[in-house]
Parts: sequence; C-alpha cells; structure tokens
Amino acid sequence: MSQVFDLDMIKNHYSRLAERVENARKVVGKPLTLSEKILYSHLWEGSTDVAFGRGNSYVDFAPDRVAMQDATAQMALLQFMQAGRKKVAVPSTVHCDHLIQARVGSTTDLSDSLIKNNEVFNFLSTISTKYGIGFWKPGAGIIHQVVLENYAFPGGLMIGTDSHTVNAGGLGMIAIGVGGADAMDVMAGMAWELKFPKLIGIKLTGKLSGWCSAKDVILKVAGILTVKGGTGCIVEYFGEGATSLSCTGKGTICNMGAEIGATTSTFGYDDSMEKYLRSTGRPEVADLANNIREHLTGDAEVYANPEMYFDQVLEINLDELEPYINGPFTPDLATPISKMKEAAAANDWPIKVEAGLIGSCTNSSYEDISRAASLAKQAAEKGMVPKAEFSITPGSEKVRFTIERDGFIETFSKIGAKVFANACGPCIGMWARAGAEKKERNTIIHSFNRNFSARQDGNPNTMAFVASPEITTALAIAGDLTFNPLTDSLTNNKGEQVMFDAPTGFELPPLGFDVKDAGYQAPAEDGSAVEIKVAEDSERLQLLAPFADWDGHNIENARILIKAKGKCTTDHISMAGQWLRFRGHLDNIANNTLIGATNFFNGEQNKVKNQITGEYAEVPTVQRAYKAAGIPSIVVGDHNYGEGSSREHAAMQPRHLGVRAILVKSFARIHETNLKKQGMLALTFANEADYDKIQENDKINFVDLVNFTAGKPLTLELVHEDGSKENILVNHTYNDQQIEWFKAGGALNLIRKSL
Ligand code: MIC
Ligand code: SF4
Repeated sequence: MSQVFDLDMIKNHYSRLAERVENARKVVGKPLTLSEKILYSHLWEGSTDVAFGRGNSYVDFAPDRVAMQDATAQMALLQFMQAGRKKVAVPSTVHCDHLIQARVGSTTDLSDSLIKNNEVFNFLSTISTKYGIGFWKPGAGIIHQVVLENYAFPGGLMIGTDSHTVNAGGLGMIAIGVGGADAMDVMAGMAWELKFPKLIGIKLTGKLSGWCSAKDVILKVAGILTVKGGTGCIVEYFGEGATSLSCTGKGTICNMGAEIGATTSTFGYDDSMEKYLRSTGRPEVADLANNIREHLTGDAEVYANPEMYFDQVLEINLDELEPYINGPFTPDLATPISKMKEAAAANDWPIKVEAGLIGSCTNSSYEDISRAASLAKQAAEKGMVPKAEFSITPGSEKVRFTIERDGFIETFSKIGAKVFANACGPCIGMWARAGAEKKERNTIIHSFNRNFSARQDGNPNTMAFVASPEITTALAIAGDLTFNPLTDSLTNNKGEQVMFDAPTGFELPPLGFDVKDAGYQAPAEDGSAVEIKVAEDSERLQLLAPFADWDGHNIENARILIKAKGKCTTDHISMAGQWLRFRGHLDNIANNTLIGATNFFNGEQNKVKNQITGEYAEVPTVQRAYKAAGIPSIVVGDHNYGEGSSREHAAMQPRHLGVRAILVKSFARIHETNLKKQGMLALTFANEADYDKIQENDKINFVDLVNFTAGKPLTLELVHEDGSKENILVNHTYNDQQIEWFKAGGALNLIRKSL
C-alpha cells in the first residue's frame, strides 16, 4: 500500500498559491517564470512589497522540506543536536545510500555494509526517530530517486544536503543542494537565505527519438554552458520538447544541472508529471495540482517571448539532437557520438572500454532501465555478450522490485551483468574494483553525472565517460569507446556482422509499480525519551566542539598551505570512496584535506612545503604542524573552487585544521556558503591575474580585516621572500549577517549563544 506523505502541508501550500502568485506578479510588474512563482510563494515573510534583484538580493525563504543522505546527514544532525529543539520544524528525511559498497552483488554487498556501517546507521536511525525525521533504511534506494517517488510535488521548495537534490525539478519543484549547516537552520525553524538567482531559459523544441534520451539534452547543455555556466542561476526548461519528455527524464536533466553549477533546474507541471504522480501512488497530489495548473508553470507570455523574461535563453531542437559522450575527468567535455572516433584519436584516450555502469540518481528510473534492457535483450538474441564488465544499480527498491517482476533483471543476467544494491555505489567511489590499485590508464563509461579524477574507483588514471544508459549499454557490449551504434555493426558469436535496433522502453511500468518493503521507518510520535549515544572512542562519529571565534585582529604572517592548480572540486578537497567512513568524525576525515589538489609549485598532489622545516610533506600533516605552531594559513585556488558536492566537510576540515581563508579566482555556490557558515573567509581575487603573484614562500598580511564590511573589498599585503611587498585587492560576498557568522567563529556558534 502506498502512502502520501505530508499531504496537509501540500494542501496548505496550494490553498495560498493563487494569491501569492498574484501578489508577486504585481510586485515584479510583469508575467512570471515558474521559478519566480515558486520562490515568491515561499518567502519567509509571506510576501514582499519590492521585487528582488536577480543575482544580488539576499532573500529569506521558507522551504517545505529537507532531505539528507547518510554521508552528509551525520554532520548536519551532529549540528542539529546542538540547536536545542525537540523536533524538526519542517518535514525531513534521511536516506542511507552513500555508504554501501558495490563489490559482488546486491544481497552480499548490502549485508556487508550493514555490518561495516552499523554504528553510523544506528546513529542515523536513532537520531531520526528522536527528532521526527523519516528514515529510509540502507537498500531503500538513492535519496533523489526516493524523494521523486515519494515527496517531490509541483510548485514546492525543498533543500537537501546533496548537490543532486535538484533532481526533484523533474516534478516541478525548486529543489536546491545545500551544506548541512543550511539544512540545520531550516530544521531548527529558521529562515533559509539564498541570493535571488538569475534565470536561464532553455526552450526545447521537437521530440526525442531513436538513440537519444533526456541525458543527451543535459550532456549537450553541459557542453554549451560548461561546469560554471550555471553558477547563481536557475535553469527553467519549457516548450513542446519539454512537455514531450517523461517526468523521470526531466529529473535526469535537472539532476545533472548540478554539473553546470546551476542553483537548480525545473520544468512546469504537465501531463508527464501527473502520470508519474498517479503511477507512484499519489493521485491526491495530482488532483490538487490539476486544480491550480496555471500557477505551477510559467506564464504563457514568458514562454512566448523568453528573451524578455530570462537573463539568458538557449534553444535546443530535440529532433536534431544526437547522443553525447562527455569526459574524461570533467562532465562538460561533450563529444557527439559521431565525432568520438576523431576525438579519441586526437586525445589518445584508451579505446577499449573496461567497464560499463548503469545507475546513480541521474539515470536509474524504470524508463532508463527498460530502455537499457531492450539492448541487453537484443544482444542476447543476436549472439553477443558485453566485452566490458557490465553492472546495473537500480535507483530504489520500488524500481528494483518492479524491474525484477517485469523480467529486466533476468534479461541483464543473461548477458552476464551484475546487479548491485540500490545505492550510490560506484558513482561515489564505493566500488571495490578489482585491479584499480594498479593505477593503470583505462577507460570506463557510465550513466552517472560526475567523472572527476579518481571518483569511481580511486584510480586517477581511469578515464570515465558519461553517457545515457542506452549508450553505456551499447558501448559496454562493444567494449569500444568509438563504437557508434547508430551506424556501426559488431561481430557476433557466429562471426556475423550485426547491428542494434534503436532502444525501446516504457515511460512507466505498464503493470504499475510494486514493492514489498520500500524500506521506510517512521519516526516516534514523541521522541523525547530516545537517547543518542556517541562513543567517546568511536572512529566514525565525534560530537562537535565549537570553533573559536575571531579574535578581532588582522590575520598576520599567514602561510600558503597550498596554491591549488586547475580543477579543485570537493572531491579534491575531501575525497569520497574509502574516506566516506569518516564523514561523522571531523578530526579523522580531516586527514584527507586537499590531498587530491595539485600543488601549483611542483605539479604534485599531496606534497606541499612546510615553511617551518623547509621540507615537503602531505597537506594535512603540514597544516597540523602550522596549527600546532599557531601559524595562520590560507589556501589559494583557481576558478570554480569547490565545484561538485555539497559536502560541508570540504569547508569544515580546513577550518578544523586552522586554515583561515580560501582565496580563489571564483567559487562554486554551495561551497562558498559552506565556508561562510563555518566561519571561514571565502575571498576572490579582484584581479584574477593576481593569482600569479602568489609565491610559495610568501607571507600574507590582512591589512583591513578589522574593518570587514559588506560590499567592501579587503586588502592583502604579500610579503615575498626577497623582502619586496605588494598589495592586492580581494572581493567577498558577505552580507552583514554573514559577517556576524565570521566574527562568532561560525553560524552555529550564534545559535548556541541564543540558547
Ligand atoms: C556526490 O555526488 O558527490 C555526493 C556524494 O552525492 C555529494 C554529497 C556528499 O559528498 O556526501 C553531493 O553531490 O553533494
Ligand atoms: Fe549518489 Fe552519485 Fe547521486 Fe551523488 S551523484 S547522490 S553519489 S548517485
């Protein structure tokens, strides 16, 4: 039996929507995009008399719900425990999905992970029970798939401690990834602040056919906008092409909008969403949404003349789209499949595909799996088996149960595919890949969203390419990166040349979804008696100690811990994979701080100069030495620093180890906020070229930190080794409130004080 969660909250919101949208239209003074309707109907103050400046007004919002996954929930809830509340203020959920390692297959892997992560799963289950949080057990599925199936609703506003929270845009939400400290604020009943985003409109015309799928839309968009093109923006899709896509296909597109740095992406409510709501057991929500359809999509004038209402407009014709393969090492290096032969040769990418992996929150819907299965079936019938290792990770137990019932798992098994547990698995480096430790150069292809160095198997020489599940399947069978299933044939076991027919599938299960045990655990009605224990000697969990407040002085004689060269994502700052086990223990996880970043001065990873001894050592070791000696330090970086994950560990670890400031050319949004929340200085070069002025043995003095003011740049004095000095200007985006966080040593300290 299915259950509609929090129906009253949805009813309540919908009952006020018409009035709020009308009011917003008056204030803004023109027709509204869907994004504006959702944002203006979720103001913390209820309404406003002034329109907000896109890209500059800080606005307080009241999200409808919060979602957290196991790897980030630990830190979010360790912080929430200190907020002094009995219960969460808005509906919230925890999902156990990141900590399950893919090794031999679903059943064994799941039971192994229950043993290995017992302490953490228990902590999350108990703390959820206590504070009124819905808990999804290990094996229930990947957070974003479970949220789409159960909680997402058109017109809603949600935040989640994971960058792919944006997936729920597929069901017409504004869903945004945040750090745990932001989630804590909302669960503690406070407003959630966001700089009012700019708006990118993407008009989709035509209709997908043949080998193309929703994934190819976002792979193409990533190629156009690049990994930072969406920063500070909401991407709103519209047009006949948009309504022709399935709801989960829309989810795929929104999901991977995280890879272009977009705050989120969304689509207006339409028939595909209605069908999905009904199919996932929520006809009540579909009926409610149908009554107010016009408020759950952008105004007609906006979609007719998008240039007048969006800050940037793109148009993509789905009739002309071709499948894309993006990578390696970055999700925006987009190659159309017809150009792969040339691109691979020109870049010397290994052509042999060693592994093909289907799954992740991006592409693990019933539709995705049914289309991939149609190719697996053809392979079996035409006498082919995958040349590469081939695996499938279903997105949720609901999807897994249904695809098993419908025979797809059997189809995959016939060609030797492995089915892993319903979890993140290889997407987040939880993949015990045999031989990865040899660090050989090799190629893999997957249907996930991220392909940063070392992300899937810990091997920095693995070149991971991102594609649709269909293309992933075809290339795993061919074992060849340059195989183009649209034009090329393969040799089968009888030595004949055979070609694939284009994949086919089902938008939704023809027989409906089914599941025996979806894996949900409801919280206690009254959790006040529930006790939360964290063992003193635990290596996995550690209660948080408050960070020190600012001493009121300029920072002086700061050393450069590392000047990072090129890409420095959250995976470079705080690696996942095996390190996920320490996500609840700040001091232990701090031992991976910046070990993946490349040192500008020697081109090496995890090797920086210790200015006390003059010797080179590992980044965490050197930083611990500075901390012990009371020497302040700063980290310098390039563009889009902190791209990728929402993990606030990437901000808390340097903070814990005593780093004072991060100075870069530009930041990714979530990471910048995480730094501010944790009481760090997040600064950008006013003049990008000043990055080149920073030398390895420099000492840095803050000249005017004592006058830290919103909207005013700061001055740093660089003292070079030869005694010469020069000043540089650095910008920041702190508002008054955020400056208070800095002074207090972090936002949580302010809450602690108010208790
Ligand atoms: C990811 O895809 O990198 C993650 C793992 O889901 C992260 C969250 C985390 O680091 O725990 C994300 O995207 O926010
Ligand atoms: Fe999990 Fe990968 Fe999705 Fe992150 S991107 S939530 S690791 S499946």
